[in-house]
Amino acid sequence: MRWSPFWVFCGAVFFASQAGRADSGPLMLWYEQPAEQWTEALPVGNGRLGAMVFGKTGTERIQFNEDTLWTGIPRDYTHPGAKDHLPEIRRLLAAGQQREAEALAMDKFMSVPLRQMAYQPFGDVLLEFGHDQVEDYRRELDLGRAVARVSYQAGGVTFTREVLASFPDQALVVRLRCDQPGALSLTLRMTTPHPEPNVSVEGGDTLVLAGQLQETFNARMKQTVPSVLKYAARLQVRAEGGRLSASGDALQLSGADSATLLLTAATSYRNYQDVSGDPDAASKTALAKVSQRSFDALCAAHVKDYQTLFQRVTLDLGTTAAAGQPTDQRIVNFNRQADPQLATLYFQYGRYLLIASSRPGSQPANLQGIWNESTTPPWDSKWTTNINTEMNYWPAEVTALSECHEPLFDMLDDLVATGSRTAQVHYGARGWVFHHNTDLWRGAAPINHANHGIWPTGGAWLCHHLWERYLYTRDKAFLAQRAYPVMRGAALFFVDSLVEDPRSGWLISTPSNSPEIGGLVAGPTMDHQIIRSLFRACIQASEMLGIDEDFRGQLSQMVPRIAPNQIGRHGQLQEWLEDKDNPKEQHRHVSHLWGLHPGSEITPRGTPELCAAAKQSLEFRGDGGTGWSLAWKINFWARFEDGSRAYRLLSNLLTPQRTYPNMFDSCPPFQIDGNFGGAAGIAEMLLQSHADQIAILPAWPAEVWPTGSVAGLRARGGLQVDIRWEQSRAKSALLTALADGEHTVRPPVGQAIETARLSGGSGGQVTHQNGQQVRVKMTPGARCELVFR
Ligand code: FUC
Repeated sequence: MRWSPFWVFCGAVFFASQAGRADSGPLMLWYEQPAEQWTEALPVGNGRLGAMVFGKTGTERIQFNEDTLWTGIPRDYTHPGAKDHLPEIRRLLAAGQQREAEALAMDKFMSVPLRQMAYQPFGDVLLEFGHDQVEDYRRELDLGRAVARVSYQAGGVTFTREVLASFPDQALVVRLRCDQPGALSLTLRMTTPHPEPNVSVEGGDTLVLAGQLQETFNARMKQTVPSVLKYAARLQVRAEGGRLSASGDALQLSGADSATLLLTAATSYRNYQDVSGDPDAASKTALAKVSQRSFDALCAAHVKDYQTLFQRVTLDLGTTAAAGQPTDQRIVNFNRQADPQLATLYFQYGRYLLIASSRPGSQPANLQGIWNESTTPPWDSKWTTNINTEMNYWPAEVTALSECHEPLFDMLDDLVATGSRTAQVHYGARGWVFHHNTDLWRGAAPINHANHGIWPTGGAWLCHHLWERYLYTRDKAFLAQRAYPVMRGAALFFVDSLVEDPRSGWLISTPSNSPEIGGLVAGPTMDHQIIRSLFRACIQASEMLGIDEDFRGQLSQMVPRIAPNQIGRHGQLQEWLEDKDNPKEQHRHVSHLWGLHPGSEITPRGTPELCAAAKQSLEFRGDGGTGWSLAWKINFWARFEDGSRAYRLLSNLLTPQRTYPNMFDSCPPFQIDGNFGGAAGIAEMLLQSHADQIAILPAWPAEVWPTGSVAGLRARGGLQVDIRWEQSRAKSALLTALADGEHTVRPPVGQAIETARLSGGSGGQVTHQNGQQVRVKMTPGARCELVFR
């Protein structure tokens, strides 16, 4: 990728602020036994290629994925004639005839076909060592270097292997070593769960696995799924010493000193409309690029590339003796022993997983990131956007991984195209619309069932990611060229499709759902929060860019007419237009709190009554839920500025029920969103920057994390923020400006700002200061150090 001056500058700031920083302890997942289950294996990835390393000693299994191998074919999922039935669906809903509205929608309004396609596993690399009796076994994933490592002794020889997924070299790389000359012998195979693959040996040192996905009958979908994608992978063996020979469709290495394995893989997917790629040629070319490079050179390039991203943020929440235990035991014990470092590990693992599953040029992280071993994965391992995909990207900006956000923006460009067609065909509207799921073919029409699939604000929510990228980086060129046109199109759709509620006169979104609860309705609260927020963002953006005055005027007139947040008879924030919430309902989705987080129209200081109602709603829903639900609740409680409660939710997430031994989040089953939402939640506990204020340690559980520090977090407004705290008191915060801006900062509740000292940059000024607030103007490179008392 190209490095813009912005990123070069950020890098320089990072290295300047890292000097003299204490090490936050070993960032290592480790185990005393090989993985039996897939959710015990350790993930590596470069955004496009992913692998799960089992660390087995008899036959090692490295299960791998490539992010464009999906079932299906390029297709238009729209339902011809759908828009003709929209008025009747709306009329039925307004008349209280939900069942009839759903039946009509199922018949005339849903995507064709009704379901989307599934992400596929690619294959397995099997390394047959035959080491059945071993000692001193250890398997680990080093988050500091993004290398998985296995070591053990067999027959008096120490064997080690390292596995990494290189982004600069677009290959999986395995290094096999032993501590005695000539002791390395194994058989190498490649397999795939797909029918009729071709496995062959090429050039005496390379296994080739190739094939084409075939039509399958999907029992759940009750339909035949045609598939077209071809795939090819190559595994080259480069040995030092010993003898390499082909035997059938396997390679045999005997008596080597060490060996390097290089895996490249590709499919025929070029883009959502074009499947004319040549995976055989692509995997060959990719292999040719790396096959002359030494392992040390490949590894060094990988570590350097990875650390450029990973090392931007350090976190230290304290370390206890528990940190010395194997990771699987720590997860079992988290609620029984003080182990703050496990929260640090969880946070940094979230950042690791984002770097591993979403890099420029790759597909965005799907429900399983890029890791999937099943041909029928849960929810097809798609992109579900009524929470999951967005949650995947919550850590991107705040934890300084802005580049990892790019694949989501690329997908949005595709969705603008398919969603424009969906807007026309289903709603007769301008702009673009996208519902609650998409797949590799960028389906944008409502899928599955009217009772949850017709939810038109998926695209509008995703637009907030573009806006947030701007808020964090203040990159105006990005706003003008990339973000605003997409946001504008999403807003235009609602200009055309919001309707006046005959009873209240408010503008409402209908038909829709409050995600996955209550069926098809008119006017769910969440939609109005999202649309209002999108309109406001478009208004601000167009003002800043000095364009689109008429459109801005139109949006400004509509905003106050959109159905407002309402407080119901139980003191709750109403989930729907009508006051019909069930206080006993403990559903995993709490969508009507979107305005609290990730939105920001409900805040403790700005809207205290709504905030109290939102809290009541969250109390009703309880502290349970799926992995992602718990992760969202960490963020909600952080926004309520209740650190103890946020920590309680984090503790509920860090249990074996919700966190697998490899620290993958469990929905159940495995779904990666909770990892990302949990990491973002920890950041939200330590730093917030919405509602025009930067809040230092706003929801920090001092009782469990009394002493610690964080460095390198990002705040909206274009700032890097480092914070130190000791003995349950915030000590200091260092703000470093990455862009021009004026910022208001407040200390933790119960503390005051003693001093604010500016340095660096070409100018800057503390424009206002009292103990409870500092207002400071900064230019890029300027630093402002705050000391608290
Ligand atoms: C939403 C959630 C489910 C699951 C699925 C992928 O539909 O309600 O729990 O996370 O997405």
